[in-house]
Amino acid sequence: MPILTRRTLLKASAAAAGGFGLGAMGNMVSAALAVPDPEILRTTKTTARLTEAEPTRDVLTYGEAGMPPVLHMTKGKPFAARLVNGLDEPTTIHWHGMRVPNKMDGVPFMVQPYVYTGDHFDYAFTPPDAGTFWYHPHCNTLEQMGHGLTGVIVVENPDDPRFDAEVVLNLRDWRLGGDGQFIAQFRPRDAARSGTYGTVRTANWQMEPQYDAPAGGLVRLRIAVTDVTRIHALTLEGAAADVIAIDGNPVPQRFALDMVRIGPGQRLDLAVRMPDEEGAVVTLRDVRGTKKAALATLRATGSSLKHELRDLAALAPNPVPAPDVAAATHIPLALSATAENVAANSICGSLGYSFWAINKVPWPGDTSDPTAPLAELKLGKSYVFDMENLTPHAHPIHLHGMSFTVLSSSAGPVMPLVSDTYLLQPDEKVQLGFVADNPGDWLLHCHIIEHQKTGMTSYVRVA
Ligand SMILES: [Cu+2]
Repeated sequence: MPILTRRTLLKASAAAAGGFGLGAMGNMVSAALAVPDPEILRTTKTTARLTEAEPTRDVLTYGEAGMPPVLHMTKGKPFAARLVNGLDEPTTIHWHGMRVPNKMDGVPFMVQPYVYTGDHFDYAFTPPDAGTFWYHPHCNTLEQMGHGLTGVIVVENPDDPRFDAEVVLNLRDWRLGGDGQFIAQFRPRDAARSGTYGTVRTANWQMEPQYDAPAGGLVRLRIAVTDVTRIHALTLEGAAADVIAIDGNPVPQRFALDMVRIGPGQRLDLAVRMPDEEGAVVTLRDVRGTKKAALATLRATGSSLKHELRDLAALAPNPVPAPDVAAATHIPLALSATAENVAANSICGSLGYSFWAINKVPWPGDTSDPTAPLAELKLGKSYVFDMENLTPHAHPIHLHGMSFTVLSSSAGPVMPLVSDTYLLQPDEKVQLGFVADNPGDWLLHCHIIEHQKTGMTSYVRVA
C-alpha cells in the first residue's frame, strides 16, 4: 500500500473532487484522476516599473517578477497548481468565475485553512467551462490584490473558432504617489461611497501598451477588470468589434460593441476586426466619468488578411444548467448601507469599518458566532435571487461556485447572460436564476473590495 503523505492525500481528494458535477460529467472522473504536475504559483514581493518615476517597491506577484502569469487551462482537462506562500502574511487563491469544487474555492475559514508564510497548498480541479477568468487571493484582499496579486486565466475550448491573434489584457489601477511608491490603499470616506480609486492605470502592468496584430485579421481580445474598485465603460476606436463573451460565457447573440460597462471581477471578450491599412491603430478606452483614458492599443501589421467578423463561427455555450424558473424558490437580497458604523472583521482581515450590509446584516467576519448563511439551498433545485440595490452606488455582485442567468431587470430588457458577477446599478432590481448544483458554502459579495471588506458580503449554503 502506498504511503499517504499530505501531498498524495490532497492530490487524491482533489482528484476525486475534480469530477465536479458527477451527474452531467461522470465521464470526466477517470480523466480527473490523472492530475498533471502542478503549476507553481509562488507569492513574492518584488519591484516593478509601473510609472516614469522610480520603480515601485513592495509590489506582489506570483512568480519571480513582473505581472502574475496568464494561466492557460483547457475545458474538461485536469489542472493543478501549488500555491507557495513567500509573503510574510497568510494567503490563498480564489479562481474567480470557475465552477470548482468547494474545497478548491480559496476562501479561508470557510473552505480551507490559511496558507501561512513558507507553507503551500495544492489546488486541483477540472474546468467545466471555457472562457476568460481570473485568480486572486481571498485573504487581506485589499492589500494583496491592490499590490499586484491579480492574474488572468484563459480556459481554452479546442472547438472554438480560430482567430488570427489573441491579446489578453489585465486591467487594473495602482494607488501610487508621485514618487511611484504605494500610498494608503483606501480612504474610509470613499469606502463608504463608490470606493477609493487608483492613481495609475495599467493594462498588463504597463501604461497604454501597444500590441501588433495582423492587418485585416480577427483578434480575440480577452479583457479582465481585476481592479479592486474601478468600474469601466469600454469602447474601441478604430476598428469594428463584436462582443462575443461576457464573464467567460458566450453571449446568447453576438452584437457590435458600442460601449460595455463592466465592474471589478468582470470580463469582456471581443472579436476585433483589425483595419486593412498597415500601421493603423485601434484604441481601447474607458469613457466612464470625467477622466476618459486610453488603456491599450492594437497596431495593424502586414498586408490585409481580409478576414470578416461575419465569417466567424459562434462560440459554444458552457454547460451551465438552465434554472427551472417556474419552480424556483425566490431569495430576496437587499443591498444597503448599514447604520452600524462599527469596526468589524471581514473575511480574512478587517478595514476597521462597517458601512454596508446584505439583508441588513453587515458581515461580522471571523467571530466565534459566525453569521448564518443568507439561505440554505437544496442541491439540484432552482433558485432566483431577487436582488435590489438600495444604495446610490453601483455594486458588482459576485457569486462563488455557481453561474447564474440574468432573467430580468427593473432597468430595462436584459440579455439572458450566464455570469458570475452582476453589475447592479443604483436603485436597480434584478432577478438572477441558477441551479444549486455545487455543494458547499459559497460566498456572495460585492467585488469593490472596500465594500466587501466593510460589510457587503455573505454566503449561501448548498447541501
Ligand atoms: Cu459594492
